[in-house]
Amino acid sequence: MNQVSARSSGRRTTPPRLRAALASITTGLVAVGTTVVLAASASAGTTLGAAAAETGRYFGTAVAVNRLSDSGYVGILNREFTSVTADNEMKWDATEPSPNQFTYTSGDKLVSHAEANGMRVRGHALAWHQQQPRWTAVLSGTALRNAMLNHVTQVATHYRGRIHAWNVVNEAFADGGSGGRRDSNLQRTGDDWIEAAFRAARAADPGATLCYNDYYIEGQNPKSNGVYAMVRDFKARGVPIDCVGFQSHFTAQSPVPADYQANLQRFVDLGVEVQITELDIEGSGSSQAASYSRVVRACLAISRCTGITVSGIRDTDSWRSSATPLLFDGNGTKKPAYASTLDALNAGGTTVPPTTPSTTTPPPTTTPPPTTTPPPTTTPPPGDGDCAASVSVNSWSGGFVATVKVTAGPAGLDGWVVDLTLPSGATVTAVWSAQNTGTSGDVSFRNLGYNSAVGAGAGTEFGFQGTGNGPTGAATCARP
Ligand code: G2I
Repeated sequence: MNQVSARSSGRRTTPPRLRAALASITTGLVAVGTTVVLAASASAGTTLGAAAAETGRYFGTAVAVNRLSDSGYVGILNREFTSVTADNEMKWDATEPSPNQFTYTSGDKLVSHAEANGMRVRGHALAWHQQQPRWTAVLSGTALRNAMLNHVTQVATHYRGRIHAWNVVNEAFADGGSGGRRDSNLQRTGDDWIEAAFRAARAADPGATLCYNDYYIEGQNPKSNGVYAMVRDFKARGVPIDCVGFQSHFTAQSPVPADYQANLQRFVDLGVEVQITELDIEGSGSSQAASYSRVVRACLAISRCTGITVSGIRDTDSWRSSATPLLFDGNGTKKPAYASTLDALNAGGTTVPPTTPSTTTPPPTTTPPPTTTPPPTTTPPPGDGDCAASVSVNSWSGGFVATVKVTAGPAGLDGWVVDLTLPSGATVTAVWSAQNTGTSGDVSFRNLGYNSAVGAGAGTEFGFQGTGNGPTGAATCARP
């Protein structure tokens, strides 16, 4: 597994707009140790994004891609925000509606819009018990685990180099007092599903900040204690987690907890950064404004609280619009909560360190584009035997993902085995849609139950990921 362990908000190239904002305020800031205070009001940011950039932070919003045709919406988005999160467009049901058939049209639109406007993108979410496609409902055990790992790998590979932070796993802990995992189809594949997802995400996009994201973990309570124990364990065992996302959906019954900042800090002390990922606060007027201000001040007090994302732009865009929980009203007019948020950002705080010192391999400064090798010409033609296998490899420094297409010969197949040889030093770390024997040197991959039968001339695909260099030689296919 790729052991690049240091991640921070500075890993991706700083967007031009953010860079400009950072440069323009430098003269107005006085650094005192790690704390930066505003020396002159002349440098105060006039938008949320510019004000957050003064301390090296992003200020983002969830975006529903179908609203990008609303000029009022887009006007506020482009003026105020430096990061976007896909509301629903990057979830499993949206990106893989049929097994191994990926649809990126909506997610790509959001990423293109962000890139054209100098914004970062937070990816949401690779693995979650909700908003799964229908086809996962009939899967369990190894088949579901492999489907999930394939999903994580394919989506993170598609967006490789373009996502600042991924919510790799969302909402995996139970509500209530147990402090344990939530029951779900994914949880029933085994307790290690979360770490498997993080490893797959790291292998697929080594430059992204990898987050665990959840709600009702904003204060210290049994649920946040459970997440805390998981993060501590992951850090101790080298599972690649970089960040915890605190959704921060607050209501009258569940207000901003008194120990919000202290709770964020205890996670930072485990060696992860923290992000506020879906902020919205029920209410109106000065009490709502005061709550927003408290959240912003808590984040700015912590140097590794790297950014804040609100859960939409106008109250009418909210998933719970009756709570009027956002910073703009339905007409796009700034609410008192907008002013208090902007003021809190402009009041300054700790600066986000540009990069975190690496404890192992230094992360690459630029992410090399994935290279796809053409299918090897040495693949035996299917007509000559029972079947043929062709391999395509996406590789990067230190790892690879291989996709193998099995094509049946004229008699069709009722089971298949693909053999290939990995170069010295390479190790298979995850396999989907097949069962492997061996993880290095000569490795065999055998069909699972659901993909054993392949009609004459038809094909099926499986994949695997690994560390080191991917396979370069021929793969052979035969009946078992
Ligand atoms: O549930 C609220 C949020 C909790 N944290 C994770 C977030 O991903 C989640 O967001 C919301 C979206 O904002 C809603 O837009 O997740 C909901 C589903 O859990 C989203 O709602 C769904 C509706 O349930 C579907 O009926 C609808 O087709 O949005 C879909 C697309 O508009």
